[in-house]
Amino acid sequence: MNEAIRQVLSDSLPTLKDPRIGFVTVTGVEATTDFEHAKVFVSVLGAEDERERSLAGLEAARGVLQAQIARELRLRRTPVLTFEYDPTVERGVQLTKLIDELAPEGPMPDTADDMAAVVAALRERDRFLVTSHEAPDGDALGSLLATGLALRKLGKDAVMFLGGPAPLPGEYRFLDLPARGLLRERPDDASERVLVAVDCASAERVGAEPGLVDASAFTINVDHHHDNPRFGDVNLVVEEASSTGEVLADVFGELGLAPTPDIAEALYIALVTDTGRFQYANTTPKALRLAAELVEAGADVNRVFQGVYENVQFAKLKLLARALDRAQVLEGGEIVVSHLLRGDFEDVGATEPYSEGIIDVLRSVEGSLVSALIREPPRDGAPARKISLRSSADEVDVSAIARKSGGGGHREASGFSSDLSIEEITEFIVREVAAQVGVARGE
Ligand SMILES: [Mn+2]
Repeated sequence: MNEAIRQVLSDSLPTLKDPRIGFVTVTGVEATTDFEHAKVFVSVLGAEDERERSLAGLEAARGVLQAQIARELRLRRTPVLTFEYDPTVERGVQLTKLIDELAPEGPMPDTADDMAAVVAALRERDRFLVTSHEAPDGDALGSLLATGLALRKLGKDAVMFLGGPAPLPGEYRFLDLPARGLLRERPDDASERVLVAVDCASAERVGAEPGLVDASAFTINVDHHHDNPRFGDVNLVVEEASSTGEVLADVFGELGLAPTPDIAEALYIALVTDTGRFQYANTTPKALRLAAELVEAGADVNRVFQGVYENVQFAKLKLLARALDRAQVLEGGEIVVSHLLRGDFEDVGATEPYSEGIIDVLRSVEGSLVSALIREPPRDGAPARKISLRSSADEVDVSAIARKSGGGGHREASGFSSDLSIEEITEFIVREVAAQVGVARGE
């Protein structure tokens, strides 16, 4: 009988509408022999306040749950439920977190527990809000779409969302994301849904919507940025993965989900863009094998190539021309810097995302270790200047430079915002690169 009650409760919990109830698992039930009372042991993932809120929500739902048990088990008298917190499951998660904190620079953390926690959350929950980061790239949009499609295939209610004022980058227009349900306005029931953040290096960037993580009762964080602070209630951050798409392919595998052609294409876009068309240093054998599997599953390589790389708006070409014209080499050619002024965007008829990819042309210059593009976003309310950084050398970690100015990213690709002048930003970058190169060369 205990197990039967546990089953009914497990099935009923996800239907409760109380937003206080977070990620609760019923770990056991102990009814008294006369069935007057039953203790329900629950584990709650998350911080202590989330646990308390969940328990309060369960207390409030006691009557509903008792009625459900009476109905489903055809009982004449229903035991009175009391809820008790069972710390064992949470302890497992806490321990993983603790180990991560104790040894942040240590050997590669084993992500098996994280994978299990993420898979369990995706499997057990029913309503999701899937999102990625502001100024989305191919990995962000491909991962977002793949996750939305995968959850729907599992029969879940999954809403895709990306806020912010900036239009979606033109390279991904062929994906027709709005027609496939991508919302640009936060839905009213957002806080009742489990938030799934993919490819988001920090909580602030999630969904291009300030406060989205704080407003969510439960957050699943899947990413591959090495400095991801694990802002979710469950986190799967695989630093050695080429892309978030690659991490998701493993998650879907654990869920027993074979990719449809649509899902395969979305994952392939994530993979091909984040590896620089399979040419950056993150192009591992695993990434290449996954690409082959995705093509087998129906990803159309040529359609993606034409959509992403052969659909350049003419205004984008003209914007690139401005950046190339202003490019300068510093420090004997080790640093290549250029900038785009607010007026440039207007002059050539370009919107903000048109500047994506220019940095990759700058980084291709012979002898350069670091490239930087300083641009003035052509919209109100934006920071005065946004800076993209790329490193082509092991001895320079551009994410460290970005972090000093409140930004972040990867060792080889990062960014930050600044209100300093173009000259001051250039000086800062030159100084920081010189310091890192000096240390690396033992100067
Ligand atoms: Mn990525």
